[in-house]
Amino acid sequence: MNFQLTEEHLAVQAAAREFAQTELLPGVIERDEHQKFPAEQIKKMGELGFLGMMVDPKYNGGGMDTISYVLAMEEISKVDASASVVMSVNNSLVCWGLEKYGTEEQKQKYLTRLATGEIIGAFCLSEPEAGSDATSQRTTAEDKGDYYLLNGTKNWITNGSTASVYLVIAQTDPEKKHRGINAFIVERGMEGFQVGLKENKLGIRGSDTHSLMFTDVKVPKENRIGEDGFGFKFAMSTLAGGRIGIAAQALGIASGAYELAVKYSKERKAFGVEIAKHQAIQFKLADMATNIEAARLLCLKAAFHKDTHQDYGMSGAMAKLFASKVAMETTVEAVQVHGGYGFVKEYHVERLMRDAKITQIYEGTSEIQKIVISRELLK
Ligand code: COS
Repeated sequence: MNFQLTEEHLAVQAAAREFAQTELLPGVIERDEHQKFPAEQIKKMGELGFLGMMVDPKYNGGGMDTISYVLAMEEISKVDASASVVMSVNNSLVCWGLEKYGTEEQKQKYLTRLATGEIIGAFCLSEPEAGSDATSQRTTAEDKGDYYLLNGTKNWITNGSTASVYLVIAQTDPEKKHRGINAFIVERGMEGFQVGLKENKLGIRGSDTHSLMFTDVKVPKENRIGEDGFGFKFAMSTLAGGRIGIAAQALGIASGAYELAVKYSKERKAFGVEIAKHQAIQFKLADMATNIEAARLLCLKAAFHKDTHQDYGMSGAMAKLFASKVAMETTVEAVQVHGGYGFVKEYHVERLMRDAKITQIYEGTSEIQKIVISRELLK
């Protein structure tokens, strides 16, 4: 047992913190208010290597471990969860999925550009009637010999209008149920592929969430990921790692709100002293710090499991379940510590509170995480 981060981990953490404080903090309130995608900031994140952190350097990635990724995700999410969801999807769903299961041609063609952020990717599983019940895919991919004909609608897709590459899950053979599902690489601009309406969201408002429509899109056979029928396992396996990223995002939202609450409580005076001198505030800060530390340890443990090639399905689900709960609770308390100031935008905590909610919903709701955990326990 060794709780010590390496020099390299500390350097990545410091670089992410520096980037978040200098590049993401300015304008974050306005981007949230006007639902503005952080395009310039995402470009810089790509140049600094934050969009393909764990990808092998031979495909232009950073070659880092999952611990580094968790540390960077926490720092970026403290400030701008709209930017960190782009980072999470690109790193742990799109890049990881392609690197693990793609062909060499697919990696050369797509991964090499995704890893540098030259282009970004999207992961398309959710549908109007298939969220938690992910096997009920209505999007169809009919096998036409040397291509598949893709038809259907996807919902709530992160990077919906900014991605260039979309990993799309679709049903090829309904009789085979989940074993008839495939995953495809769909390029922006393929005929019949249309980006639908942008969602007007409670939180992560700077991120770009859209529905997508596919009408007779011809997807070349070489764009299928894995063997015929591998699509559902591709989605499940990819999401298992994605959940570590979202857990780290939730951790960052919580620790960002906590840091603001500590700072404010040392500045604001009430009844003649800084509010940090009142036990009511001290107890809140103690609870926040304890919960955040527990969430951080769960995130790092899941990352450690992944890095050491152990099963990380359950530890990732536990990390996401717990960290997202801590994010919700901590941000609500951080608003309370700020009192009336917490309720207005300038103090950041109301945004973090709104951003926290999605971490209990996407990449598997808290209820789904409990299914994943309990199945593992009762195996
Ligand atoms: N890695 C690889 N394969 C996996 C897997 C994983 N983590 N989890 C499940 N599978 C495989 C199973 O082994 C099974 O394969 P076989 O039938 O060949 O043995 C197959 O996938 C189906 O698994 P299962 O029977 O467990 O599927 P269920 O329909 O019962 O669904 C849940 C399981 C509910 C856990 C799954 O549908 C799920 O995670 N849903 C949430 C999806 C989600 O996160 N949606 C959000 C969209 S992305 S923002």
